[in-house]
Amino acid sequence: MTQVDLESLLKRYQQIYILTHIRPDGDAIGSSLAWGRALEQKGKRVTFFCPDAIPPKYAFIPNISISSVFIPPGNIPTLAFILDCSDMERLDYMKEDVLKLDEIVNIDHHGTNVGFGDYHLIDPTAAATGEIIYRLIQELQLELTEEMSLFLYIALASDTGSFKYENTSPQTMYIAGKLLEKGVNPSFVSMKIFDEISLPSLALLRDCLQTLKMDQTGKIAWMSVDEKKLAGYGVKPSELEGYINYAKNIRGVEAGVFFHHTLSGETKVGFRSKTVDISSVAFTLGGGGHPRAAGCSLTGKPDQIETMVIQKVAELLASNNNSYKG
Ligand SMILES: [Mn+2]
Repeated sequence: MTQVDLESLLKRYQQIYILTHIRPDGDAIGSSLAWGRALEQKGKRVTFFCPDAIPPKYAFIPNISISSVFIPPGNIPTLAFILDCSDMERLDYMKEDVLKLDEIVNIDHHGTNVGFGDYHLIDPTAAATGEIIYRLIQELQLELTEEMSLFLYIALASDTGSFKYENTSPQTMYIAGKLLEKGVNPSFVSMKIFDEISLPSLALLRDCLQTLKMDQTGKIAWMSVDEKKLAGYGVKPSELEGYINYAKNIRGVEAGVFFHHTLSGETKVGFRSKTVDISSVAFTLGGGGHPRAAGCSLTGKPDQIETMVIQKVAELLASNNNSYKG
């Protein structure tokens, strides 16, 4: 989709819906809000949607108003922007309603994006959807306000793990620099989205660490939690973000896996890796993500799921070893 397409598309709509994925992260929230403000500068009426509530750690973001309930557009022609979603399933229960909207634009940076929608703008070299939004704001010659800069900085910092992951490119750092020039406080953002933890969440982490297991090669480490434990501590699933890194960060470990067994019999599996493309395992199991961070959802007995998933990861690591030798 070219800039010209986007300009002419926007001319046809007054009402815009911006939607992002279930279990929203900083990129989902930040890129949505920044893009919304940009479109408001063009005189559009923008409404934000996300199938889940925004996690408490993002409560510091000013003027946040993202609806977790779908509002039908009535008879007004409506253009939908779907941000940071590799496929429409990521919109969960909103998917069917969104499909009824007039036109859909898919803006994303996941390499696994299936290319849904009437138009798409997919750039897997972008560290975050926020990077693509930054470029669009430049191309459309809109004003990058201090508020929008904060939104985009949250997007970039979140998807790069505070500019630590491999996806951090010169372009990412260049954009981050431009955002700092607009007045973003990196230390404050980093404290809010990475460092701060609630006391119950820290207590649950202590429990999770006791479930840590390693395979015999010492290259895979995993931990698990079940819904009862979460409820016992009064911790929300969104607060589990980051636990998995304790497994991945162990010296000698290549892949970290986190299992969240829910009461419905569904297990949410998170994957992190240091060098291998772990998204291939997630993809095989019906999920998706990035080369170093991916996830999937499985149904079955918790212990059987764990054994099966660790086996898949072990196979991936073994095939990678062979290809290095070959
Ligand atoms: Mn993202």
